[in-house]
Amino acid sequence: MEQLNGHLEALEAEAAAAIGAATSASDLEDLRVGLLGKKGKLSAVLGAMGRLPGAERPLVGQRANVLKEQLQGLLAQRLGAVKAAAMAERIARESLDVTAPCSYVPPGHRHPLISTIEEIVDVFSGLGYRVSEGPEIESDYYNFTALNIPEHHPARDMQDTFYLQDGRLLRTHTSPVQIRHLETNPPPVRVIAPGRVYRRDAVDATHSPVFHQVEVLAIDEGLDFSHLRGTVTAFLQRFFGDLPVRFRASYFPFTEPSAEVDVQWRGRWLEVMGCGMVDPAVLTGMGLDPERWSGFAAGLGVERFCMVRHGIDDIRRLYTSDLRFLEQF
Ligand code: 2NM
Repeated sequence: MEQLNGHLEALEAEAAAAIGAATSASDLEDLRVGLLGKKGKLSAVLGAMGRLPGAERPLVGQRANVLKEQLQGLLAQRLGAVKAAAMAERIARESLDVTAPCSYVPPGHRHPLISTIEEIVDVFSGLGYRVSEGPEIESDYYNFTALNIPEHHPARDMQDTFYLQDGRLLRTHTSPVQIRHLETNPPPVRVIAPGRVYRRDAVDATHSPVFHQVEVLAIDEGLDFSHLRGTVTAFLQRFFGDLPVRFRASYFPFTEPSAEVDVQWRGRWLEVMGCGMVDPAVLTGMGLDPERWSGFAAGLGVERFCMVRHGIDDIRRLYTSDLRFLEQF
């Protein structure tokens, strides 16, 4: 028995030293198997216990069990320390200096003209309008004839419109989109047509041969000027804020009566759009009976809206892609 107790004591000292020196979880697992496993050193001592006299066995067995628990405790403790050290080492190794200089690619953003179109579309979407699009190269019929623009109207002139060799032209407004829309969509209709349009203008601070429009069209039974006025006023007050709006009598070939619309912006009256009740001749041309259907329409220049809203004084700034300018939006 003395001899076995001696073995156990030696085992305890040896195991404690080995566990204390272990530096990884796998070292500790190897030690656990070697010490406490079925073929481990503790089992070997317990196996030798069979040769002891019966009365002595419980004493040695008890001592062995105490040692077993002691070693399990040491192994668990060391495993905790080894894991903590490994984690600390990993954190130190993987730490990032988030303030370190690096190559920075600034995120882009929408061009102010595009965001102006999106805001206008958002307001009309909220009023129940659908967006419609169509070709930028148009026929004389859709761009002029269907819109009640007569044969010798100056808008048709080579001086004002870009013509292709084959007689087609670059659309001068987005109204042809609405004519096309009505060919395939029977009324009632609520539609807006945003897009690029072309006019033969010399470039200056307020003119560009390419610009953008949004045109609005509602056709239904019983629409009158009050619906036009209410819709346009609601739209302008949502876009510019709650400012005064006024309508002045005007003329367009495709509407009767027609009006120009002004908003009082920073104390000045500014003309921002045109509108009117769709001319019966236009309705007839679309195959609609003007005794049953009526409609209102409006059109605006996106560049002008964008310039007023942001206080931009020269339309060319919207096309020259100068990042010092564009980054302000
Ligand atoms: C404007 C002013 C007034 C207009 C007319 C039409 C259509 F297709 F119904 F005939 N669309 N847009 C219209 C009416 C456009 O722009 C200043």
